[in-house]
Amino acid sequence: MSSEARKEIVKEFAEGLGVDDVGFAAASSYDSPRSPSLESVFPGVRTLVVLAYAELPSCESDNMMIAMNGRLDLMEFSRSCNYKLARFLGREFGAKAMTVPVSYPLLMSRETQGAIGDVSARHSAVAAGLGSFGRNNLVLHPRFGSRVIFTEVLTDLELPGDPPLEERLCDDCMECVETCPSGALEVEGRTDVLACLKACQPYGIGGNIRFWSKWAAADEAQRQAMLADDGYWKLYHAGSLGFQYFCFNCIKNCPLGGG
Ligand code: B12
Repeated sequence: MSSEARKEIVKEFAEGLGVDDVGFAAASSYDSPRSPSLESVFPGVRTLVVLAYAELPSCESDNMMIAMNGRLDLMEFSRSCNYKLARFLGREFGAKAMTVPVSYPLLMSRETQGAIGDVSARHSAVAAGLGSFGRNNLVLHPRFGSRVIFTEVLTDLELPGDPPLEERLCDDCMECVETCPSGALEVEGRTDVLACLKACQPYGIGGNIRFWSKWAAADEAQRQAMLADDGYWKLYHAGSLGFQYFCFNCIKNCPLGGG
């Protein structure tokens, strides 16, 4: 069977799972200088199969429980798609396949500050022709604009890549820059990660460190008060459920894809 025919079978299978778009990239066309090399993740990897999922309109809600729940739905669905596709590649073609998540797990270390994925989904999506970078440093998809999330399956099966999208979809309207609550998008092409994290993940690692540092210095009565405080309840919720994001502004305010 030709590699083109194999690719069609894989594409059809992935679309049948309910993903919104599928792109293919040769491992050699993946170029993300700050990320670990693909070989260090999967020696012998040849192809990236990148899956695109439209974000639910839940991201527009000012109620962060509802907004984050939309993302959690997508994250759960994408896990199942990733797993099914990886198993399909094994069963159908005897190929080895490994899955890359939406966000977590990823290496948590002081050096990377929990800000470098093991494989960069945006760079993979660009290599697979699924979109182009916008002023918000998100990859914009021709149909879904900024409202799109990616996962991927890495495989040693050789499948032909898709051509990169030539068009730059972003028209620099600056809506994302102006409505970012932490000013994290002021410098073109570089998100101020710490500023973004503070607004977007107030109960992430930074919030945790602040809480436990205060705890270490507190007396018994202060500790009781800290445990009764909403801040602790939110930390608990974020840690146990993965309720991480409290900001979707650069997605929902982008006019491309519905904003
Ligand atoms: C860690 C992480 C974060 C960190 C750090 C972000 C960062 N600067 O990389 C924090 C917590 C801040 C974060 C925030 C957000 N994230 Co995030 N995040 C990730 C994660 C897990 C790893 C990213 C990574 O490896 N970065 C390190 C390297 C690769 O980045 P870099 O080399 O510095 O590249 C940056 C710039 O150089 C620039 N860039 C690189 N090349 C080019 C080329 C051009 C032409 C331009 C203009 C820019 C550009 O883009 C990057 C942006 O900072 C990915 C999932 C994944 N595995 O990829 C999701 C991911 C990037 N996040 C995503 C999203 C949606 C968000 C948020 C909107 C939060 C939310 N509510 O969901 C914000 C958006 C912030 C923003 N506008 O930049 C999506 C983006 C989807 C898309 N359509 O592009 C991803 C891909 C998750 C997914 N699987 O879909 N994220």
